[in-house]
Amino acid sequence: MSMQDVINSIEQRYPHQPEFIQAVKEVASTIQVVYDRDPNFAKYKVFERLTEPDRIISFRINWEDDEGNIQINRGWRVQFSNAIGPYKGGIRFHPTVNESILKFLGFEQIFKNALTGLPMGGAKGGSDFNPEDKSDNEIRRFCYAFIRELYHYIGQDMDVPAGDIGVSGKEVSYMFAMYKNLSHEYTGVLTGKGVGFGGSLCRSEATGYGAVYFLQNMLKARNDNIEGKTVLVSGAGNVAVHAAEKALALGAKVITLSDSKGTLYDELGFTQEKIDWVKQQKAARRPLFEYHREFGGLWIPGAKPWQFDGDIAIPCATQNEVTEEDARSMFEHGIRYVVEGANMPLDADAIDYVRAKKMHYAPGKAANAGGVAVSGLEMSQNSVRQYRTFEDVDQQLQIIMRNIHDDAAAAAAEYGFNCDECIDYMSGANIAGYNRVANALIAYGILN
Ligand code: NDP
Ligand code: 2IT
Repeated sequence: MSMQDVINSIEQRYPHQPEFIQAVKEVASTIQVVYDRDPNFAKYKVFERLTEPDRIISFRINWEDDEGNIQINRGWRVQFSNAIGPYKGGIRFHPTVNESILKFLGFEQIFKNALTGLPMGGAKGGSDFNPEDKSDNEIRRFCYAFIRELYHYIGQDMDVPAGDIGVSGKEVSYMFAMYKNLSHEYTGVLTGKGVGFGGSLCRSEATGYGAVYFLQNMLKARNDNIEGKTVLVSGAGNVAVHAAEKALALGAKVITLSDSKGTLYDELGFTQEKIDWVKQQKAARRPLFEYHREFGGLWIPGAKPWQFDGDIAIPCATQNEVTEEDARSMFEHGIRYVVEGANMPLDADAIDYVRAKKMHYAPGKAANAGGVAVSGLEMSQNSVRQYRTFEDVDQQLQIIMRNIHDDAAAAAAEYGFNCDECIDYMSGANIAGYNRVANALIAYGILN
């Protein structure tokens, strides 16, 4: 079966899963050469196996709102592959969550986790629960109810969830508490817990910081550096604020953040004080437009950040937020580096556009792997019952991001994907991640 046959068959089986098909096609487009080199990949049907999850657990969550009404949501855990370690990946609470989105995220997670060099398989979970309009008590009750259902399918050596959109340290801590309560055991079954009762220092910073460390390596490869560069960031959540914070600390000027309601533009650049204000505002679920009253700047309702001049774009909100038109606008406003803080923020046409223009493009599975990497470090700290310092974890994160950069660049070079002016990080990351998992599958024979 050729790679195209596999895609055709997935399109037939899952016509209503566009995000999943998009993610599979992106990987398939770059690993054909690897497949062709080793006949075992076809013989062992490695790609066919990797594109079908080991299992999907789907369940109903009943919970009680503040008025005493019974509410019902749907929940899933997509356990994609545990070929190289326990299933590992975040949990997303957002009204758009469905099987297609969780399958795309779980599929990406297989390769991302392999790239970290740590023993972690790929998974993703979540619910169509919308935390936005819920009280703190409702969120707590929902988190408890979610784990009451998922409890049987997770465990420190089986499947270790974490946060994602709509799930921060607060929600992870509630879920952890319910697991601990049901199991009568204290184990590192979830990562991103609060610091002081199992959570790793630097976990909440890790995804955003890691994306900027990856960017630093990209710039270094071209004898350049981040100092004095103008950066556009989208999103105002965990990944976005920490990417902005690290870019600022390293001497860049960050002029945008955004959320689902619009874009915040500050031509003077965000300071740490301003970023801290944004963090507090979002944590209290208050609107970003109030920024104007504190610091000036411009709030543009309904807009994305890609209409401003800059050097670097770091999209950190959600999948397919950057269309071809947005990518063109980036290019026309001077952007030459696009680093994906979010998962699959560029749609397929936007990816084609940035590659055609030879913009320096870092795919999410490489650039945002810092979060799950520090989750891996949290797992090992929980296992040996010791804590590492912030500086120690941050140092390790920098080493991991450098290794991911170098491994992706080396794989792209080995398979002839680079050109004079560019390193093809997309092909390199897919190949480096794929090889680690594929070799394990072949070693196992026909068992996963
Ligand atoms: P948060 O929930 O903390 O923040 C999400 C941000 O994105 C918010 O500003 C939110 O706006 C915005 N957003 C979400 N959905 C949409 C949408 N449909 N349209 C426009 N804006 C939207 O999530 P994270 O920062 O944790 O996650 C952001 C991205 O990074 C996701 O793609 C996630 O999968 C990825 N990621 C996260 C990691 C982590 O460790 N947390 C690790 C690796 C990747 P609003 O507040 O208005 O909803
Ligand atoms: O997309 C991701 O890598 C995450 N949401 C983090 C997963 C994790 O297990 O820390």
